[in-house]
Amino acid sequence: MRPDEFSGVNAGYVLELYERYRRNPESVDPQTRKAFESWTPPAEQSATTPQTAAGVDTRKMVGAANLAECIRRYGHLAAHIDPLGSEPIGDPSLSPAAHGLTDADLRALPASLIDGPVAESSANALEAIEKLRRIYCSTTGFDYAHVFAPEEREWLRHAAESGRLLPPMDAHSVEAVLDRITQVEVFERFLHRTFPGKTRFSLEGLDLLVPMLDEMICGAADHGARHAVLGMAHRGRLNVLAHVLDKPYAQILAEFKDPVAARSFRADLGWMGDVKYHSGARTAAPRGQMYITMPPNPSHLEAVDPVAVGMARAAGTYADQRGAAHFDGAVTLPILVHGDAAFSGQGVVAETLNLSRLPGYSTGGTIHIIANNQLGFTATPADSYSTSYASGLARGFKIPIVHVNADDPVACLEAARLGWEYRARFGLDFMIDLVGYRRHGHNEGDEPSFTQPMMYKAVASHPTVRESWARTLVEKGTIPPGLPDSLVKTYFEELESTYASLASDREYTPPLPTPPPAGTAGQVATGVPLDRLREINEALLARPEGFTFHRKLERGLERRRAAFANPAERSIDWAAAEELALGTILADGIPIRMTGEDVERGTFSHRHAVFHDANTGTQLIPLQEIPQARAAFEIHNSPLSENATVGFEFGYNVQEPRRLVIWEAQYGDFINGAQVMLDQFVTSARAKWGLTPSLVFLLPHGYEGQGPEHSSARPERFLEAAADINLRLVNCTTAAQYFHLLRRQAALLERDPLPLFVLTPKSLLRHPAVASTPRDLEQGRFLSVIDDEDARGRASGIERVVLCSGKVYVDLIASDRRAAANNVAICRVEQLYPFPKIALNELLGRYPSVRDVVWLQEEPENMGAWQFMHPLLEELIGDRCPLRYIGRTRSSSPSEGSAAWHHLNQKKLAEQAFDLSSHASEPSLVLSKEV
Ligand SMILES: Cc1ncc(C[n+]2csc(CCOP(=O)(O)OP(=O)(O)O)c2C)c(N)n1
Repeated sequence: MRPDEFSGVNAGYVLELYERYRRNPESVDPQTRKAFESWTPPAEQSATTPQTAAGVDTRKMVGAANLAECIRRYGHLAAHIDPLGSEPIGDPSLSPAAHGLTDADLRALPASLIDGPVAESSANALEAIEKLRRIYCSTTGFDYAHVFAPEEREWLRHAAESGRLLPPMDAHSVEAVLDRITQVEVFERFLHRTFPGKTRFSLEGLDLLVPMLDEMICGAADHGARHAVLGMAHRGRLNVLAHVLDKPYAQILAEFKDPVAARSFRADLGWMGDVKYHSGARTAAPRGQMYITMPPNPSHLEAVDPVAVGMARAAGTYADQRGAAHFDGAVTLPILVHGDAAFSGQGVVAETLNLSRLPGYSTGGTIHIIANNQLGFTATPADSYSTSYASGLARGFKIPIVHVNADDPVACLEAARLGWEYRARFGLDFMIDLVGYRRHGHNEGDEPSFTQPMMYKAVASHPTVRESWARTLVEKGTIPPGLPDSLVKTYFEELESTYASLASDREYTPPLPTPPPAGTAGQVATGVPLDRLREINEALLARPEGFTFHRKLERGLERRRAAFANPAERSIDWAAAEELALGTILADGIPIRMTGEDVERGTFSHRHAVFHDANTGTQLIPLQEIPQARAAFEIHNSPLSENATVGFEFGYNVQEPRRLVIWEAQYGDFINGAQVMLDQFVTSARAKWGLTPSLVFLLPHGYEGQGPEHSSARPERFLEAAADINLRLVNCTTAAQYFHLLRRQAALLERDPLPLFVLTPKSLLRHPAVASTPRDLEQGRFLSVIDDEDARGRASGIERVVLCSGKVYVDLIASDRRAAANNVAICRVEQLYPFPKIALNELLGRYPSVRDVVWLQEEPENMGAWQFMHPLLEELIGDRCPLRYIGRTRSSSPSEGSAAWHHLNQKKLAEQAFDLSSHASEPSLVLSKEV
């Protein structure tokens, strides 16, 4: 570029460089020197003194350009974003004096120095700077200097400065906004008056949230979006449900009257319901061209974030064809409404933001709105966050931020428009920090002036946004003076007549899902003909031309190829069973999404669902290639997150329940980090909200001497949560069982959906005892209980039935004590929940001479399945014989830390299992006792 082609701050910089060059030509680089040799700066073209441009020092020009840049960068610090009128902190760099300038200096400078659209319409730099100030320091603070992509920054700058985003409001839209915020305000006032003291988490003080959501949803719909997913917490939720999700007033008011008129109590379906400000909704018919969904939300703030984002991802994913799933961000619009204290305080927010640009998780941009009432219950911003703004975290994720005063309708709608236009243009997240206040206490029974006396004095005398907007419009003559009151009257009357007409004998809640008849799961046929399996196996092993497998993987592939040579040979290991199950599920036309940390290869290097060409790194995903597939397969290594990734998959699953969604933990206990998602969503969603998730969790579990942290997936936690019809928990011991289990889950997605937790093996992945025959895949089905085949031949001589689950079974049958103990049957409980009562009863009935039944586990007594099994087994066994417990003693840690000690204890377990004479507890961790 030539020096005179630069403008704005760059022009200032060129002049500064030129000054340097003039003093010492050697001080600039040769290329710049060459450019300056034949160039005359504009100041000198017309002036007599080389130091001046129309009498102004070139340093003033540089100063003006720098001032403009500072306003663009730091103007938000001087923006009046607080409706309650607190003074912005400002910044010294925003004053002309900081740049050696006076207004007169600026007036003497050309507007072109300031650059951008404001320069075009200004007579001089002062005018342009004043316009910039109005843009950057008024009721909107544009905060985007941290966006490192120049194209995005340039776009944002242009959008902010061009004033093109929202055409000046005509009388119709001005009135429409007034109408909408009247609806919003009257709804809250009506509830306040009709149900005094009842919690509703009023939106008042942030009323413009509703028209902002309208603006985004309608704008995005006009651009082709078909699904909006709205994740939000308690604040303003009822208002948004009523006005954005079209939840009928009658239903909301009936819920306030609570309980019997509005809710269907169906304890037989495990239906408990939830408070009204947690429930979700979905627009029944497209609103315009758009479905809008609000997932239900637990009390745990921000926990819904990844759930909503996962739903949006699912809504935009096409998976009905073979190959990779295809995601189109243009058809889906996730919006998350956060609390100011919660956004900065809750770790799940950071985890969710981190998903935003990952190929397996991106939504094509999520719009975030912080409903910033400047309080978190009683906590002030100073108590709540170390960042300058509540939105600070978003900066690290390069998300543009707009802080906007919630009392300025035009600024708020512009912020909303900017949000969805940015998203539509770049497919990235956007943040609106909507700064308002909270008119009442945290909830409506709470007294806010105990802790915020000054703030609430200000709130008491502060007009509502409806009042101030109405006054502005009347004063301008835009609307007739009587209109605001008549709107208020109309909306009050609507609510009053709805309330008056509520029927006490009518249910206003939609019907709940009815579970299928008991035993449905057990009847599912999951075997696959051998020919079909062989065909799919061959297809999975097909080698694309020119693809070079890693040398060490070749052998495994050859073994897999030979696996069907003899249908009676135990040639199918865990990984082969899994891949064949997934292949056949795809062939049945059911799409699959599988995620987790290092899931593509498998933590234990066993899966290899994604191959990498040894020479080029090109990827090969056989499950996307097989010609038999009739649906898409997607697999993604997840980021190192459990909480958000589990929430995301839950959301994906409930949005698209006909797809098989599988999440794998690196080790089972890492799911601890997702405990909120498990408790609040996965295991209770049915009881609270009537949702029917069917997500699959693969949780490596088993005691192998690796210490307390990699042994236990904490099955006790799932069993503690297990009640009525809410989950399946399985700890299966053969490849075929796993094959049938996955196929059963896929077959039940529509008929009998339930979350499935599978305790999966680690060292046993390749263990011969776990391998199955091709015939097992063809003929079998999933068994909730597996009898001891050896013992059945001598059933009358069996004196002890040992019941165990999972890997410890292999330790027992491998024990050198087993051969001699021909009076002991080792039986496996493969499904822990639902408790397989009928199958266990049948099993025990086969052993008439039994003297005791043992529950044996490798986990400590207070962990594992024992606490859950104990009363159920006692009831089942009745007075047939005593029940014994063999396992580690109670402990606060899941296991011992030493591998040697572990081996001793595992040995002890087997000794106790096979020794009917000695029940004394010995000085080891293992305990045997009658209960
Ligand atoms: C994880 C979690 N911790 C604590 C609470 C209790 N709680 C409910 S609302 C609230 C304040 C939230 O403040 P903010 O995020 O600013 O939202 P606001 O209610 O002000 O809209 C707190 C602490 C909760 N619901 N969830």
